[in-house]
Amino acid sequence: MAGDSSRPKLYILDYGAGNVRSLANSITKLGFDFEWIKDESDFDKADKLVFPGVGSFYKAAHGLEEIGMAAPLKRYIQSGKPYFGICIGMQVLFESSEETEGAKGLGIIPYPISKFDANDAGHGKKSVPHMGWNGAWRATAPAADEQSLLLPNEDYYFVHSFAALRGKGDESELLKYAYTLSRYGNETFVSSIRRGNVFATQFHPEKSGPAGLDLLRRWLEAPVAAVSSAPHPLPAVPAPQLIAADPRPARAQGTGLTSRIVACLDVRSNDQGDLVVTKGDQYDVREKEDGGNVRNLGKPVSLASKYYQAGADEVCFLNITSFRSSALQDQPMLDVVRASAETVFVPLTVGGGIKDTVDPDGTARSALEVAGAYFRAGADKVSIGSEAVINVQDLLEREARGEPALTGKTGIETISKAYGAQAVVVSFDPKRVYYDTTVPNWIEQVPEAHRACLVTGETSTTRTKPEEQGKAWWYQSTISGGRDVRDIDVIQLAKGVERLGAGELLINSVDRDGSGKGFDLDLIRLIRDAVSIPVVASSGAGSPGDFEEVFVKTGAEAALAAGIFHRDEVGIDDVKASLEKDGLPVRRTALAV
Ligand code: 1PR
Repeated sequence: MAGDSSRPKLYILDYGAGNVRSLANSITKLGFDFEWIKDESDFDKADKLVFPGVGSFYKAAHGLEEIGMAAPLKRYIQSGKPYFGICIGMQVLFESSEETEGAKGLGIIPYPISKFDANDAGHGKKSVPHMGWNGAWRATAPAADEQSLLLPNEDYYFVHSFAALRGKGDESELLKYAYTLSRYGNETFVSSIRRGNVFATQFHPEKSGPAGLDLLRRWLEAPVAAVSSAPHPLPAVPAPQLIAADPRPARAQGTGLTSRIVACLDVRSNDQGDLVVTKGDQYDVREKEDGGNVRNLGKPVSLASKYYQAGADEVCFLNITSFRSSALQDQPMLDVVRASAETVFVPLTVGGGIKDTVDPDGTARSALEVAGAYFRAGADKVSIGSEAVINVQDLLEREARGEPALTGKTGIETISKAYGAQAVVVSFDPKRVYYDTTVPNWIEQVPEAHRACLVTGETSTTRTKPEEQGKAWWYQSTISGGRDVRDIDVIQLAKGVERLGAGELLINSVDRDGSGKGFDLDLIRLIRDAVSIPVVASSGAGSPGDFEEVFVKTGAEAALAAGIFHRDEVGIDDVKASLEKDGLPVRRTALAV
């Protein structure tokens, strides 16, 4: 048990990138103690070591060199003591990565890390990063006496653009390490490795719900001898008999990823100063009666935990009044994220107020610092709304003047560079701009620049409201929670933020929000077709069938809802059951939550 001195001494190596809090929280939750590696001598004290790499290969390899940890880490691994690498902590074991030319890994596995090919999709369009829940099948038949670390038929959370892809070099050594394989589109990659004392996963067990916690527990509970080896080099072994494809026929369709369901919590203070989860109609969160109070639908931390237990694949917090004041000092959202990360073991996104800001004492804080505080609190992604619109407007203006488009100074760029594109979501709050198509020459009223996102009654696939009939519309960007419009459309915004380095787009709709009328399929499809990063459809979910519709008709990677979950009208399980009935893959777990 925790605090038992006879237990193996567990250490975690952190080089200062990204969310390592979640790993620490999951280990604590499982009842284990750990220490952080502080200097070289700690490697000798460690009986087991976990290296949760987050961010880029370069930052990990370079960061380890800079703090003088690369050589001691390699020596530790070669000593035969147990090593567990996560994500980049797996990739650094390899020779090199296409992510950064010339950057060298530890070279324990003589094979390169390569980028996914977005064009090699198989069925459907494939976004890069590979983000979401995917299966992992055993690469070889397990030996009869094997202490298995991983359960079959479970899904795990992946977020990465680079991987040990099959067919990129001499596989003879790689396949001796391959513990599981996974498929993304037509590409197969090694999703975990296990040989001697080395175990590593490309996915994040600390974010993979009960299945991930179970895997961590198995490795942590394993006697040291069972996960150790003699010092390297490891004895030669014959080439393995590979199970080259997922043996589960149900998983042969699609890209490999499950359809992701996100529970969203819009958070703000009510008039009594308490932080509450709220939800409105078209962004108006006040009651129509009852003195116009802010609707109170529950407490943020307990609702997040409830949705995790109900099977949400991801939880998102949006600080919806952040445009008024969003200082970093005494920021209550940081406490919300910190407390939620102790009980929620799926990815957590936090949005609202991720921008350059000034604290009450006059201290200036960059967007990068603000984001860093949320990552340290336990967030996996930050979501940027208003600032992204302003940044893309500036980008287009600079480009029109013939100046370099990118400055390297925006929040999206700085956060993406430091923590990886996968950590930066951009949240869209578009509004439709309508035209009456019965008016002669109506098209002339539509600005040329925005015609690429024009939808008419003939091209629309969204179920229309009566007042939308006989109309055409394009989608204009707004800031400050829909209060202020900007002359930039959603396609311009989507392409602009992708260039700046965003890794995912969250598409709300002021028109559909809280309506229960279904997602705006035209809006989601337009954006999905314009970019190659994952898209989360949001706003308007009213029934389980709406989710199936948005996944099938737009190719969105994830769908988010708020109102129907908060009001207990539809459960996450109802949504997943309905998707499964329609043949779409969803994450299910056989384990207790
Ligand atoms: O601009 O970077 O500070 O971020 C502010 C964030 O707060 C943005 O992501 C913006 O969408 C959000 N926001 C601002 N005002 C509101 C409001 O409601 N008054 N929330 C607001 C927008 C959209 C979703 C909602 C879905 C699903 N709400 O959060 O949960 O539309 O709802 P539904 O399933 O009930 O239809 P910045």
